[in-house]
Amino acid sequence: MAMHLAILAEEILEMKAKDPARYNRLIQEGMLAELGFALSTKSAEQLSVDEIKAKYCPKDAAYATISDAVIAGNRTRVVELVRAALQQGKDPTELVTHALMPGIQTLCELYDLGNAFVPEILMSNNAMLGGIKLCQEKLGKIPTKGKLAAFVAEGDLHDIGKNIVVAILRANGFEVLDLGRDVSAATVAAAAKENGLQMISGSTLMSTTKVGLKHTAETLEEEGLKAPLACGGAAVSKNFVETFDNSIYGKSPLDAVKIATEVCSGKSWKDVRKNLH
Ligand code: B12
Repeated sequence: MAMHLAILAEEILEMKAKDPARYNRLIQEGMLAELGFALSTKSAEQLSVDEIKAKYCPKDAAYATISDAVIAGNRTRVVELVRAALQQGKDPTELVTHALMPGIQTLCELYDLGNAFVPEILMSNNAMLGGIKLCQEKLGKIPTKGKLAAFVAEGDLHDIGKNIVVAILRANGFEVLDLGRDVSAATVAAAAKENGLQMISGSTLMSTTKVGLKHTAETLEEEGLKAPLACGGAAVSKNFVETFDNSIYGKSPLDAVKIATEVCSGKSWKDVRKNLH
């Protein structure tokens, strides 16, 4: 048995060296299965670079050009194109969801397949943030629908999804305090107390850090704070979030908007959880 395991470990290491894309995919699928996700046949199939680009490519030509500039990690060009689109009357929220987001999603999938690398992801993220900043400035000060905060769980540095969620919440009229990434439960609770927050959005992408969301929801409750925790990110599932109180699972940034709207209109986390799923 020990011999078989040694051979298996050797084969796995060999696969990691020879075919990192396949190795990454298998590891990710194993983790998703452990987290309780049902894997569709689609997620198991390997798409080509062109198929991935086509999957996310916006239909609107102006949006497609912006998405391409995000993929290229060209912040100057993104800023230039987004500024022109806003001047032509394009909706800032639509620009975030239909032009900037598809670009970063394409790059993240290419990275997963070994067709893009860390510096490229960071450049694309920076380019996307340049566009988001302009869209937020365009929206200006609008009467706030509620006071929120967003953070990434302790130990986790993945903040691309959180940045998108913050942008969409702000675009929908919420005031959002961005607490950043690698944030402890105690820091979140202190911010909630100090700012009278109505809801908090927590994200995480790693199975090793998802417990940070549980700790945060529990700490908020223990400290008698009213704000519930909306939880999302690729490492988080509805099954996991429903193992603890004071929390609501959401999949997309629009779920975060739905949750915030209900919570800020006075609904309890239990009612919001029931209504959403
Ligand atoms: C980009 C990326 C990185 C970048 C991060 C840059 C940055 N500033 O964020 C870099 C290169 C730095 C990186 C580093 C690492 N990474 Co990484 N990374 C990725 C990658 C390719 C994409 C993640 C991403 O940004 N997705 C796109 C965003 C938009 O999606 P999202 O965050 O899920 O958010 C969306 C939704 O979930 C939702 N959402 C998000 N939050 C919320 C909140 C609420 C309330 C709601 C309702 C919705 C919601 O809305 C968002 C928009 O649609 C993934 C693989 C993948 N394809 O997912 C691996 C991945 C997440 N990384 C992984 C790992 C292991 C690491 C490292 C440990 C690698 C290493 N050995 O060094 C380090 C981590 C260091 C650390 N301590 O955090 C693993 C995690 C495995 C696991 N399940 O635990 C993954 C899955 C890769 C893999 N297949 O193994 N990574």
